[in-house]
Amino acid sequence: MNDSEPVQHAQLITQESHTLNEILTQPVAWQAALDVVADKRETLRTLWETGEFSDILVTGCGSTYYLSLAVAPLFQRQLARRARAVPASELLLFPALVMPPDGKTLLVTISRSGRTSETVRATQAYRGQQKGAVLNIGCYDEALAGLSDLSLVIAEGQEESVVQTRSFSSMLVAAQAAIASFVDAEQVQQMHKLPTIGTQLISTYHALARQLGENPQFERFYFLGSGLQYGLANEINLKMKEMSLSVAEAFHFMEFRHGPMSMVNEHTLVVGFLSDGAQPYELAVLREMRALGAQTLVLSDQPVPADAADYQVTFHSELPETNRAVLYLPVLQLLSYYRARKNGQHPDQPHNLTAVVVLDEEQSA
Ligand code: F1P
Repeated sequence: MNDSEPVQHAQLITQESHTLNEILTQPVAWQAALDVVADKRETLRTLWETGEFSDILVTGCGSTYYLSLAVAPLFQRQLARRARAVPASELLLFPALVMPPDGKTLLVTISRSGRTSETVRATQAYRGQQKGAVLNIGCYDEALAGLSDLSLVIAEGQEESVVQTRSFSSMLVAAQAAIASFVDAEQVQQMHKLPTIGTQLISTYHALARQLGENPQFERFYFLGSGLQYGLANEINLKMKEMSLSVAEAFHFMEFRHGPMSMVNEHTLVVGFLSDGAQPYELAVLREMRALGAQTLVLSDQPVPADAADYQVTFHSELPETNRAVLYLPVLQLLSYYRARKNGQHPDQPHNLTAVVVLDEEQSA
C-alpha cells in the first residue's frame, strides 16, 4: 500500500454510521483475509490433498447462505468437484435430501458469528454421523471453529453492523483465496491487488451510489446475476431489504424474462452483475428492460455498450472472474445504505433483525 492510501482510508472513516464506516473501510479486511489464508496455506493444502473429496457441500444462513451460493460454483469450476450450496436449515432438517449419497464430502461452513444455531446443529449432526471433514470460514472463533478440521477466522471482518457488509466480503475473499490456493499460487498472488482496487472503486463510485440510492424515481430494485454472480445478486438484494425495507428481488439474468419482468416500469432500477462468459445474453436482457422503461446499472470488469447501461461501475481489475467477485459489493452496499437513509431507515438499527439467530431448545431436530 503506497503512502497516499492510509490517507485515503482516514478520509473514508466517518462518524455518521458504523455500517457506513464498515462498508467504506472493508478493503482493509480483505487484506487480512488474504493474510489468514497465507498463514494457513500448508494446512489447507494438506486438508485438500489428503481428503480425496468427491463432493463439496457449502452451507450458511441468510447472508452466509448467499455467500455459500457464490462459493460452491467456485469449487466446481476451479477444482472439478461436484459442489452444492444449501441453507443450514435444509442440511439440519432434511439431510437425506441434501447429503451426497456416496463418496467423500467436505462440508464448508460459513458463518460470521460462528454460533448460528442452524449451522452449529447441522454441523454437529454431520460430525455425529462421521460424514466427512469440515472447513469453517468466519469472523469469530466460536462453536463452528471448534467443530471444524480447519477454521479460517478473519477477525478484521468483525463489525458492529447487524447486516453483513465487511464480514461478508472478507469471508468471500478468504474462500476465493483458499480455493485458488488449491489450484495455483499465482492466482492468490494476483488477489493481493483487490484491496487497492476496492478502495479506488469506493472512492470513484461513492457519489454515484448515493445519487442512485437517493433518487426518488426508483421504487423497485431487481438484481440480476448468473453463474458465479448469482449468490452475490441475492446478497445485495438482502442488503437492500434489510437496510431500506425496499421492494427488491434477485434473479438469474435469463429467468427475469420468464414472468418477473412483468413488474418492470419507469420506477425500476435493474442492476446487472455481468459475467465474463454470457455477456451477450445478459446485455440483451438489460436492453429489453430499458425498452420497458427501467433504468439499468451495470457492474463489470470492462466497460459495456452505452445502449445497455444507464450507469456503469467498471472494475478494470484484469483479474480472472474466479478471483474478483468481491469487487461487485462495496458500491451496491453503499446504494442500499443511501436508499435506507432516503427511506428514513437507519442501517445501524435494521427493522426486526438481530446479528445472530439463536434458536431455543424446543426447536431442535
Ligand atoms: C447469519 C445471519 C445473517 C443475517 C443476520 C442474522 O449469521 O442470518 O446472514 O444477515 O445478520 O444472521 P452468521 O451465521 O453468518 O453469523
